[in-house]
This record gives sequence, C-alpha cells and structure tokens, in this order.
Amino acid sequence: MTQRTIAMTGAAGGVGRMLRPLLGERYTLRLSDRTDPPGDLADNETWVTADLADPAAVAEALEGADGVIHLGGQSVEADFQTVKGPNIDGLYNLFEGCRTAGVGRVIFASSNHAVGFYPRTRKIGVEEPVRPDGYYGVSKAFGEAMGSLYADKFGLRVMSIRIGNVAERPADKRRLSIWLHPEDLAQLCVIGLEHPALHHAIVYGASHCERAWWDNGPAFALGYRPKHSAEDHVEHALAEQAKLPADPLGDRFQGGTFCSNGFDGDEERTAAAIVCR
Ligand code: 15L
Repeated sequence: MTQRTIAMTGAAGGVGRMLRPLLGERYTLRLSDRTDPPGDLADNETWVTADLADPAAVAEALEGADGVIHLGGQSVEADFQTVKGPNIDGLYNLFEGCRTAGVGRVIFASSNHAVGFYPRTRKIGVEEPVRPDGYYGVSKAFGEAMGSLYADKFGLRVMSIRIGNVAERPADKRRLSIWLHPEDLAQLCVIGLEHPALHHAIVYGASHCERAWWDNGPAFALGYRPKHSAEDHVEHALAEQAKLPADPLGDRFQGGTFCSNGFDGDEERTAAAIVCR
C-alpha cells in the first residue's frame, strides 16, 4: 500500500518540528510555512513556502494530500487585525482549499484559550459554551465552528484539538493541568487522520494530567490513551513556577496570563458566572 500523504501547515513552528519525526514514520509529509525550507528535510518530506492569506499557495501546500494537520497561523494573543488575517481569513482559505481539492481529513490545532475564562475550579468537557480569553481564543472557537460546518455540509472529517501546552515537560504549575507530550499529540493526530467513524470531534490535547480541568471523554471514546503523565515532572514544573512573577488574577482562570493581560472586567462576576447555552 502506498504511504498516505499528509500536509502540515505551520511546519516551521515549534509544534511542527516536534511532530515531523513522529509522524514521518507513518506518512509522507507535505510541509508548508511562510518561511524558506528548513535545512533538515527528510527523504519523505517536501516543502512548500505558503502564506495562509494566499489561496493559490494554500492549494499548492495541499496538493496530493489525503489529510492536513493545520498548525499554521497566529499562535498567541495579538490585536484583532493580526489574528484575523491568518486565523480567520487564512482558516477559510485552508478549509476551502481542502474542500475543493478533496482533502478529506483536517486536524485543526485549536487551543485551550477557546475556553480560557473558565475558572480553574470548574472541570469542563466539550459541551460547555466557549469562553475565549482573547482574540486568539475567539479565532480558535471560529476554527472549531468551521470544522463543524465543513463536516456537516461538505463531508470532511475533522478533529479540532484544543491543545493545552505541547512540550517535553510541563513548564509551570498551570501546565501541570494542561500539558501535552508531543508523542501524545501525534497519537491524537493519527486518530483524527484515520478513525473510520470520525465526523467532527472536539477533543482536549492533554496528556495524562492528574490536575486536569478537562473531561476528555470524547478523545478516550475515539481510542486515545495518553502515554505520558504530568505528575512525573512535578518538581521541575513547580521549580519553574517559583521563578514567575505573581499573577493572582491569571491564577484563577484556566487561560492564565492570557486572561490577566489587559483585563478590565469584573473579576468576581467572571469567576462566578454560570454560563449556559
Ligand atoms: C497556546 O495556544 C499557544 O499557542 C502556546 O504558545 C501556549 O501559550 C499555550 O497556548 C498555553 O496556554 O500554554
């Protein structure tokens, strides 16, 4: 059987660099980003320099692909116009590119910041309404909605992974609750690219976190079994936490500093709010 070809946008970024060797064992990779190709392309990797704002370049990045892992775009909070180009307009280009080229599977790198304003005292699943903690989080909620639309209306199979924080080890106390080892992310991507019954699923991108704020039932139902445990790194994470400046407001909410940056709301009301559909 010929190896399936999987496109990966944002391949020059940190998460892309971690995923490439893990997924390269299983797929031929068609990598893309706005930058020139990296110097370390493997035999089964090709590179397309593509800006998400350019539909023709996006189409080239998707050429011949059976599925795409969409990591590209603005990856942290910024002003609305900065987020809008790659994460709203660019995301439309990506989904339209998939629809027109017949790329049947999309892994959308959503983020915990789509639900960042839930207090840490709440355990949430994927049924609760989104509570973005910035324009970046809003763009991730938009991407999840696009995944739903393109699955329902155009027959794509989409997995939106609300990624916590991808790293070899949890970087601080907050990350003990949301950490995702690259190998566990790779496992989620494979499920999204291959599960025969997938329609559109929103799952949390977290390894085994004893302090989790999320119920990841839908991921487990699809067969996800994380191999890595955050508590194995607790000393490192707490030592790193001790080096950080105090952030009492950020510490109340799941999104951390994304919530406290520029906060001008009613902290008590936000923390106590019962949000319902
Ligand atoms: C994200 O969505 C960002 O892309 C990443 O840089 C981290 O800030 C991560 O969330 C996080 O919440 O730790």
